[in-house]
Amino acid sequence: MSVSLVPDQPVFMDTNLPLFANLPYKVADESPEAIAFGRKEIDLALHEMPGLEALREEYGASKPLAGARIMGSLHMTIQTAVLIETLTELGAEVRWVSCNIFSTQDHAAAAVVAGPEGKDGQPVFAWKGETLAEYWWCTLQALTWPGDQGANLILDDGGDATLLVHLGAQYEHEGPIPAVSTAGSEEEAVIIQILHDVRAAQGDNFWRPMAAQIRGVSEETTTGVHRLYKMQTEGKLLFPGINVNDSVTKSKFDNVYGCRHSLVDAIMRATDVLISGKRALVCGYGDVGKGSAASLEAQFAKVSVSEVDPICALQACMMGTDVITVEDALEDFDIFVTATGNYNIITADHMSRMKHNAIVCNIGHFDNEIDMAGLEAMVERGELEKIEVKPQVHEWRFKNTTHGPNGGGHSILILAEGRLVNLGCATGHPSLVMSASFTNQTLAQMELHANAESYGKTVTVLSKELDEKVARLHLAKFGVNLTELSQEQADYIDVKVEGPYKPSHYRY
Ligand code: NAD
Ligand code: 3DD
Repeated sequence: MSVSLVPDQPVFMDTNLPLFANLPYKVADESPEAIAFGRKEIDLALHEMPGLEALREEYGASKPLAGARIMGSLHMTIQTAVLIETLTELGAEVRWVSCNIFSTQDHAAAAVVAGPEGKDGQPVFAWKGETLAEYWWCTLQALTWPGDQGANLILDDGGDATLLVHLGAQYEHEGPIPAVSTAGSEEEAVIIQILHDVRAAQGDNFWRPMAAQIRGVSEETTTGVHRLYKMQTEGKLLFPGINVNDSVTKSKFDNVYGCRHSLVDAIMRATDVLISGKRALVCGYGDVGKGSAASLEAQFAKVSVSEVDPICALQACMMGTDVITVEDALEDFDIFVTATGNYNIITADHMSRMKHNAIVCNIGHFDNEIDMAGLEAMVERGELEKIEVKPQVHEWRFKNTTHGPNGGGHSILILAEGRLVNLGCATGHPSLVMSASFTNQTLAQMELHANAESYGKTVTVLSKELDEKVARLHLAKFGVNLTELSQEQADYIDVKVEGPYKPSHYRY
C-alpha cells in the first residue's frame, strides 16, 4: 500500500504537522537522560514480567512473529515498552501509539525509540499531553507504513485504531464522508476531519487496501471488546478479533488487582488528599469497580457503589458495601470514581450539587463517563471557571451556587480531565499485573499471525489451556508450590492431570 508523499502537503488541523509526515518516530524527549531512565525502568520491569520473559526464552530463537507488521495502539508505558520489545524479539515489526492522550510515559517512549542497545529502536508516535488532533495524527502515522506494505495486524486497547480503519473503509465504500459539522463531539469532529484530509491527499482508495492487508486485531480492554462484538453483530467486522480482555488471566487480574493498586496511587499523586475516613462512591461494580472499591477500602475510606446489575449489586452487599445511587451521594461524599464503561454517569448537574472540593475521577476507558462536555458548556456560558492546579488536576469553580466557602460558589476537583485517572495521574498498573495481560496479548498476536484466516470475521477468546499457561508462568514470582492431581483424582473430577482444570462455563 503506497502512500504518495504529497510535497508541501497541508498540516493537519492545528498540529503544525504534515498529514503524512514520513517521520521515523515522534516523541517528547530524546535526551540521553530520558533514554537512560526509560531503559533502566524497562530492565527493572522485565524482571517483574515473567510471562514475557518466558515467551522470549521459548520463542526468541524461532521468531514466530517474523513477517508480522503490528500496529499497536496501547498506553505507551514502561510495561508496554516491555511488550513491544517482546514482540520484536519474536520477530515482529511494530509501529506504536498510545491509546490515550495522557497515558504516555515520555521516558518509556524515548527508550523504545532508542532501542535496547541504543540502536534498532522502534517507531513510536506518542507523548504525554497530546491534543486530540495530535492523538489521531499519531494513529495515522502508525497505520501508515513506509513502502508498499502496511500493517497486517493491530494490537488495540479501546478500539480506536480498529475504528479508524473501519470508518475509512466504510466511507470509501459508501462514497461521501459526513460533514465535520455533523460530529457529536470534539473527538468525533477530529476523526471525521482526518478522514476528509486523507481522502484529499490520497484519494478514495486508501483505507480499503489497508483494511484488506490487516489479518486481525487483538483487543485489550472491556470497552474495545464491546465495540468488536457490536461490529461482529452488525456484520461490519473486516477482520477477525481476539478478545484478550476476557482471558481470565487478564480481566480477573489487570482489571481487578491492577486497579486495586493504581486507583489510590493516582488519587494520592494528584491531590495528596487523605483517603481514610472519607466517603467514596464507585460507580460500577464489575471487575474494575471491584478493584477500585478495594483500593479505596484498603485506605479505610467508607466506600459505597452504584450499580444497575442486580448480581453485581448483590456481590457488593456480600462485601458489606452499600449500594446507592449517584444522587444519594451528592451532598456528603468526598470522592467519586466512575468505572462503568458506560457514559454520562456523573453529569454536570450532579457536580453542581456536590460538596465543596469533592474529587471526581474516572477509571473507565473513555472520558465520557463524566460529563466533561457539559462542564465545558457551562464554562462557555460563564457559569463555571476551570482552573489548572497542575497538569491533569483542575479545580472547576461554580459561579452561581451558594454552598461554597462564605456562601459563595463551590468547587470540585476533576482528575485527568475525566480520562482514565490511573494512567493520567499515575503510571497505571504495576508490571507483574501487566505481565499477565501482555502475555495474553503476545499469545493472541502469535495465534493471529499463524491462523487468522481460520477465524473468519469473528471475535474469539484464547483457549483455557493458554489461560492456565499464563497463570503458571507467574506462580514462581509468588513462591507458589502447586499441588498435583493424582490420576484417580483427575478421573474423579473429570479433568486431565495436566488440566484444563475448569469447564469453559466456569466463572472464576
Ligand atoms: P464490567 O462490564 O465488568 O463492569 C462495568 C460495570 O458497570 C457493570 O457491572 C455494569 O453493570 C455497570 N454499569 C453500567 N452502567 C452503569 C450505570 N449507569 N451505573 C452504574 N453501574 C453501571 O467492565 P470492567 O471490566 O469493569 O471495565 C470498566 C471500564 O474500565 C471499561 O471501560 C474498561 O475498558 C476500563 N478498564 C480500565 C482499566 C484501567 O486501567 N483504567 C483497566 C481495565 C479496564
Ligand atoms: N493499563 C493499566 N496500567 C497499564 C500499564 N502500566 N501499561 C499499559 C496499560 C495499562 C490499562 C490496562 O489495564 C488495559 O488492559 C485496560 O485498559 O484494560
